[in-house]
Amino acid sequence: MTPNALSWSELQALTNFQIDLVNGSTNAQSRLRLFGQSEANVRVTLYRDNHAWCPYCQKVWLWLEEKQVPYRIEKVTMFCYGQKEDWYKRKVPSGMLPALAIDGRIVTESDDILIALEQTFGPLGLGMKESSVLSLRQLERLLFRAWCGWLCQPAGWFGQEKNSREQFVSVVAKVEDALGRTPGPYFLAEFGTADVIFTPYVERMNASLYYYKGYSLRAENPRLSDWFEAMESRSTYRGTQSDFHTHVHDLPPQMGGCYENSEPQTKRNQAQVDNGPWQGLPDVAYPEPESAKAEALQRVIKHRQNIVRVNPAADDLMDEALRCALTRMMTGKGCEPPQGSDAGLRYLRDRINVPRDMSIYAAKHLRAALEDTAALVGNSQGAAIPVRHRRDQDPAAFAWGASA
Ligand SMILES: N[C@@H](CCC(=O)N[C@@H](CS)C(=O)NCC(=O)O)C(=O)O
Repeated sequence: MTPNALSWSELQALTNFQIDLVNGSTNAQSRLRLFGQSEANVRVTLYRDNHAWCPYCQKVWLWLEEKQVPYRIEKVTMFCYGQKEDWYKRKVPSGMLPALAIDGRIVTESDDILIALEQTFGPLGLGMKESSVLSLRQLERLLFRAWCGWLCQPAGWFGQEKNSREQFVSVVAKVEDALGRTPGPYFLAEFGTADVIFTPYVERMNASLYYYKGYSLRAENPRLSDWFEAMESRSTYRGTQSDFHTHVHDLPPQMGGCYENSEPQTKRNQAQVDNGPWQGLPDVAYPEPESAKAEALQRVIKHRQNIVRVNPAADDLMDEALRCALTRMMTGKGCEPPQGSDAGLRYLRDRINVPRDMSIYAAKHLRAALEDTAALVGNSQGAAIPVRHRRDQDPAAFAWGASA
């Protein structure tokens, strides 16, 4: 016999997950970061995208967290998932992200932002204009272009796919060489700006090539693998880190399309990223924190009204089905949800965003609980995730009740 779904108050009693958004570890929900300093010391505001999808924003975010510069965070909607806020367009007419206000002066372009921050607060390790950093910055752009060439172009002529792959792999070999020039895991002798600059796109390459091309950047390149591991030893990076599921579905509208190849490995990887099991994917390697399930539960409880309201399934049905999934996650026992709730549970499974909603292991547990609970009543899928836009993720739909 399957147990009944716990009530919301019974579920609440199972989690005391709490974090200090102002002075604690890096977290996507923070709106103010003080690192133990007084609010009077805040000279910087970072304007970044609502869902933490923008790679250039992640670069500046990680830099600020590493340097522990006190700052505020203002979140802005990207064109691919909603309407750009008028107040932001008045500040930055192009609407581009990120932007930074430093002592009231607006700076755009992520590299210029890092240079402005260095001028005010000093460099992070070796600075942007050091020759060793300059050549690594060029290598990062070379890698970026080779990645776009492989991922974002349909294979037009016979052999093009193979050619683009070889081109990418040859640039990755240069990155491996660069990482091998110092004894430690980072690009230079000490962690610094160069590592921050590589982070956003290498993370996105790892996810997208696994899913669309059947290629695991992390598994096939030992030095990049050590670099990822070293990055994951830093709480700053962990706080900004996304998972495969989030990236592979946020990239197509941002990149103008991602094209899959026909390798059997690609199909296997896609099945795992979309349907699980999510544990064991090479999107994370650090040990799971004990608080992962409690975190997932706390985050769902906080936003439960909006989660139920935006779900295409009827509210009553979804409320009970969601409590079933959470009951399963916390007790380990299957809880049969109402008939007809499978598509709604999977709709939510596909729309958990890391790190916007929760950290990577918390999301893996929640996705698994939603999938396993849905599977008890059927195999209906939620509405397909759109690829040309992500207006299913319009933050305006969540601007109701509890804020993110
Ligand atoms: N070169 C710029 C690129 C910034 C950029 O492309 N930003 C994208 C997001 S990743 C953007 O704001 N696009 C407008 C939008 O999506 O709303 C930089 O380094 O800051």
